[in-house]
Amino acid sequence: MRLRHIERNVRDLGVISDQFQAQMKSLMDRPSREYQKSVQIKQKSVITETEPNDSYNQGMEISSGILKGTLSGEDRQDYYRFELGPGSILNLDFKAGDDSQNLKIALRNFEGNDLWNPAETSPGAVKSTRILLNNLSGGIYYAVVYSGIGPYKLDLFIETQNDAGSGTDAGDKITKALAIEPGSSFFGEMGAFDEEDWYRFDIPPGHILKLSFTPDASSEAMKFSLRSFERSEVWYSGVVPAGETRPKRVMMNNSSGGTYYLEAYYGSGPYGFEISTESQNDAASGTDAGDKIAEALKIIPG
Ligand SMILES: [Ca+2]
Ligand SMILES: [Ca+2]
Ligand SMILES: [Ca+2]
Ligand SMILES: [Ca+2]
Repeated sequence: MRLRHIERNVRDLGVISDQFQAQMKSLMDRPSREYQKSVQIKQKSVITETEPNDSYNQGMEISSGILKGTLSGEDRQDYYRFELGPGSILNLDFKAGDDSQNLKIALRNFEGNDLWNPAETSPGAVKSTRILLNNLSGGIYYAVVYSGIGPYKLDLFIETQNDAGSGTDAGDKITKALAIEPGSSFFGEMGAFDEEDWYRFDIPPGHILKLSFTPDASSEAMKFSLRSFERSEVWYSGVVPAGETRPKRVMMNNSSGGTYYLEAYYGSGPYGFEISTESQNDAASGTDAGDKIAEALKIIPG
């Protein structure tokens, strides 16, 4: 809505270039751009590796920015160490120099297990990954360039998830659900080590709950589930393909208000959803006519 408003204002000024219009359109079409915008705005620092960095213990401390390094006949391995907070997103581009040979990179956790280990990077080529952590995981991680010869560039960008504007990840289980206020649109993202996003919100009795879910066009198909305060499933979306919207209206009766839960799961990538409530208006009462005779709505005949 805000974007539409901005677009109208700008049009009134008559100063939109075609390129800007295209950007606005892609922003409106692709909610996930909210996540990526900060990547483009941030000024990137460029640093050069410090040797020796030939083991986990010697791992050079790095943070978001561009790092230049080289492997040679005498320098067979480069270790880099960085910290990720809970709910972080790690974006990494590894670019092999034009005259490099057979360079290989891996991302490893503190225990030395591979999180990412792509095939050899050909000269001048880039290998990229984006890894999400949920709000309970974080810690020390390593990027290791461990095979090949020649110069390379490591572009590391660490950001945090921002599910429903919370600045972090919506919890991966019902007891860690993120509280939200119905009445607006929300964006979230899941994937990799972030497998589920749970939200909770309150609905007054006798209201109509309106929901809609849209996995981003760039995402993998997802599933959504609505659960009642008793945690039983009220509605399940089925598999929602990328870019499609699945709307749903749920009629609450006079006694079925309370805390409800939404779960996004199954796929990966960004998604959008809307939640709003409106009061029922049975016989213009502004609410629901009771489901039991004791709660029957009093109407005046005639
Ligand atoms: Ca080196
Ligand atoms: Ca080294
Ligand atoms: Ca998430
Ligand atoms: Ca999550």
